[in-house]
Amino acid sequence: MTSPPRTVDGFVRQFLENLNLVRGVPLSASSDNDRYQALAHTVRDYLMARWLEDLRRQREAQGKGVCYLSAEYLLGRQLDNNLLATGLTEIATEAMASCGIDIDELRGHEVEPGLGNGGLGRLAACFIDSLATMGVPNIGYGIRYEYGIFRQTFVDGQQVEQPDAWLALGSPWEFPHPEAAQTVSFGGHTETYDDAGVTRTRWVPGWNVQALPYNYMVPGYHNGRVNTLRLWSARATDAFDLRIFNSGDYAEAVRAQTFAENISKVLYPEDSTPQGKELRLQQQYFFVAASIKDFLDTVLPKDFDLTRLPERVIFQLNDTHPVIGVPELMRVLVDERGLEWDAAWDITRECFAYTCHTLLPEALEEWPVDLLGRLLPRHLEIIYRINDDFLDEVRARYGDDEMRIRNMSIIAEHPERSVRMAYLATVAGAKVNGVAELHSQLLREKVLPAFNEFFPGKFTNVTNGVTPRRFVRLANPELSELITSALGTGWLTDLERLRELEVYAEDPDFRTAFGEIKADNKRRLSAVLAARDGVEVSDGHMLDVMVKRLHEYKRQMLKLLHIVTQYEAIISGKVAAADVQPRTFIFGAKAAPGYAMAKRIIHLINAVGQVVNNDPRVEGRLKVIFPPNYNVTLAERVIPAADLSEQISLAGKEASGTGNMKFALNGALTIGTDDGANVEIRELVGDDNFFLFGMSEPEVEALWARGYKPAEFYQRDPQLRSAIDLIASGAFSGGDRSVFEPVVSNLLYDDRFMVLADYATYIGAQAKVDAAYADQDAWTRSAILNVARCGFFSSDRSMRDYIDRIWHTPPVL
Ligand code: 26V
Repeated sequence: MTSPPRTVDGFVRQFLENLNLVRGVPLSASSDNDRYQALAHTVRDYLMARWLEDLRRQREAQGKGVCYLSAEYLLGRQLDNNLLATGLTEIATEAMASCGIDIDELRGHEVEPGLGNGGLGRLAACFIDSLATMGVPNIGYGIRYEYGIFRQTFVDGQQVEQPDAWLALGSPWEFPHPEAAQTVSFGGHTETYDDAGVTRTRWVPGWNVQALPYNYMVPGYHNGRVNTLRLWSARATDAFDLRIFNSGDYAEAVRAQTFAENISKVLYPEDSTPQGKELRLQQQYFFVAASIKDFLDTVLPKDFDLTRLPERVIFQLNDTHPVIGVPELMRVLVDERGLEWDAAWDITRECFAYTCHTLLPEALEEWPVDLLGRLLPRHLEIIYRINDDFLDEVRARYGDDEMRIRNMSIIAEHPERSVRMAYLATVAGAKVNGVAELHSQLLREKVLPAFNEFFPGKFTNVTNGVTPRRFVRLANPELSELITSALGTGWLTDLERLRELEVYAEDPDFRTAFGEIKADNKRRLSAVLAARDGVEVSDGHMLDVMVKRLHEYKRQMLKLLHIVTQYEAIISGKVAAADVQPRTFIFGAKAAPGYAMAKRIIHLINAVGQVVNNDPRVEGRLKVIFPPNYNVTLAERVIPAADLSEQISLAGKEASGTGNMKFALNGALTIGTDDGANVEIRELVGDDNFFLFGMSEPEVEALWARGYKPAEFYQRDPQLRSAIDLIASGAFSGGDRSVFEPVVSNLLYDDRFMVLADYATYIGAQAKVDAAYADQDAWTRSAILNVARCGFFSSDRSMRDYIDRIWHTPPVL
């Protein structure tokens, strides 16, 4: 074991040694990638001793741990995070400088592992950061996709996807453990056999793949703790290869290998419409089966009494993606470990808990019975048995109420026979939670009301959170320093302490310092965008930001209509450009490759930007910037620079949002609907420090019930009409009216997310934003209060809530 480099000299020595021994080059001949890799190795060497120590400690403690099962982890860059966690940032910076290397330069060489789509994957990354920081035993289990979320580029303003080859130069942060590989089976059939007078079932699979684990360190902040993220990679089994090789068919053997390796090849970039793809179900079962086996066989002691499993583990299901783990654990317990069904079911029901992350009915996963039965025949049988037993209980309670039985059945009959994964998770889970107060309420009342009635006490809420280490300390170092100068240290792991900043909101010097930091952050962002995309944030502009996946329910169109409205007012002479509050609008958004409307909206945003940014009549007072490939790395630059955070989904559609929390914690004010965690943000920061607009969820429901006719809003509101007419006229498509016609007719005749209904109040709220921004000092005061009052949104608090209400997993000290 190399000794940890606690001094600059020690760090330099270790770094040079890593350059030589790991990269095989001297400093003088090293490339940037060599240097980045050697630096990363130096940091990981330092963490290594702690990691091993933690594993030993956790093994000895024999306590209960959290197995977080998630198909996605959107980690972001690792180097800075790990330097921060270990307290090595200054030492490393000086050490690099003494070698003539600019550490900032090296930072830029890390390709972020984008192993997630958006909020759900980033949440998983925040949660494992918090668990490590709190010293709670945790393994994050997931998939090591060879290609993460696609790299987005624009060609003529339209999204073009490029593969994300994040491993091309190798990742210094991963540790392959081929010796801990697991076999995962698929296909085949089931058969019964006699086992000393007892009839048992066994699964005779059709084919196997190997699951190879790669471990990643998850360091706690300044506490010497290191948890593990274990991601699985698929390989063909030797036996499988060999059999075909021996038959002399080389091409067939290679095909088999490709077939197996496809399982972990690429992250599915859809995050709302399940396509029922076989490969996706293979991915889900692949990682869940490997993880459960890994936990039972390698983490638990040999000969562990499985009836005590709930004392040692909770498997947290991050949405429905890992729910196939429920029948898998039943299969292992009953078929492989010989437990009675009822005993196995009692264990299983205590070992799983389920988090739902959506309200969109189309995002609730269902697997066709045909497909599931072909791929996992034994699991389908088990699901049927779980459902039969469950429906018997329902009948015992309510009698033969056929409507109720149909509504609650885990098996849907229409439009095709399929398994409702959310229902399976709800029946099996010890607890079911939503991710913000409003979301959990709608889950209980609208999505799963029959289950809420049937299982009193099962449903609960845990409002999401974000890690302040990455999203305040790393993203906003100057603000962090200002906070520390006011509060001292300790707030980064006790974020409610930000409350103590409230008094500083009244201190003019503090406000000045806070305002200067915001201006610095804007300059830093401008430099990043200039280098990256050749665009700049104009001086003196308010920075108005909407960054998130492109979805109709999130309503990027509403933001765009505001921009077009302002532009139209200028060019039609209704408003003098000089009277317009200067604003730069930043968008960041990827569209699922198959989501045509989302892609059209991206095209339209770019087209509007092209016209508005180049029209001299605007006098530079409005500017639209849409940097391609929004990701965690860019988020860390954009969020601290923002003045205004756009959280404008239709009420009742956004489960929580977590970007909303990141902005508020970095001193942006929110313009938002009463949706998701916006509700809680507004309650905490106060109405005076939040720009609320739009219908509430009950108002949305009422309007639907009355019959929503978007064209009527268009007819009634001249401002809205002018904006839509301008788009329809071809003004943003070189006179060609056909290009954006589908967007326009969608708004007028099929406006599912009620953009037009909320337009007027949105424009009204934006006018209030302009007026408020004119008083910079008052704005800064509000921004400080946002920071001071949002400590609740630390993911440490989310983790405490999960621990207290669901997991019951104390820290190991
Ligand atoms: C759903 C699906 C559906 C099947 C096809 C593939 C796929 C992939 C990902 C997802 C996840 C969608 C759910 C999701 O990301 N929800 C977001 O979760 C955030 C964290 O709780 C929350 O802040 C957002 O409001 C919510 O949209």
